[in-house]
Amino acid sequence: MATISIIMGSKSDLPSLKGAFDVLKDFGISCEAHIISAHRTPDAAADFAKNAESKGIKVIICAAGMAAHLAGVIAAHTTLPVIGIPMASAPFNGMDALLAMVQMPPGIPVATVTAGSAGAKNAALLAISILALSDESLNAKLKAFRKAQTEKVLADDAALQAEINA
Ligand code: RP5
Repeated sequence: MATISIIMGSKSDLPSLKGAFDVLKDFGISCEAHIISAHRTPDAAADFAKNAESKGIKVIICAAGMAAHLAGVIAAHTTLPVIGIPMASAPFNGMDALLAMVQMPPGIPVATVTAGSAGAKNAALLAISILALSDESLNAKLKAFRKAQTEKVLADDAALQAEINA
């Protein structure tokens, strides 16, 4: 059963979200995904958010660009944690979507991550951190991921030192 739902405002957002799907797959987390627009399919957005908790969804990730109201609209209809990924689309390279997501009025939070594909990866990792609070084995995997990441940077630095000091 899917515990994470990835919602995107348009099919055009999908390529930027590959990192989120990859991270969730690497951690063995089942997810579902839907194209739902706050503006073009407003009723579907509300219906999805209202029913997500009863379907077993624990965290909702929302990606949208331009006047990116999707994460906020979803958050307005559920108390599940909502993570927003601003899509880095033209002409403002995601600044518009970033502000639309991060500047939620008090009372309805959206945890907004980095814009674009880096944000997609971080959204998945943040969702995993939330699930890991009540899942020891997932928590261990997350800690192992962090350790491996640290070790890679240290190894990269060691290789750099060896190269420039050769
Ligand atoms: C937003 O408008 C979508 O999330 C997308 O990032 C942007 C442009 O949508 P399309 O015109 O590519 O469908 O709702």
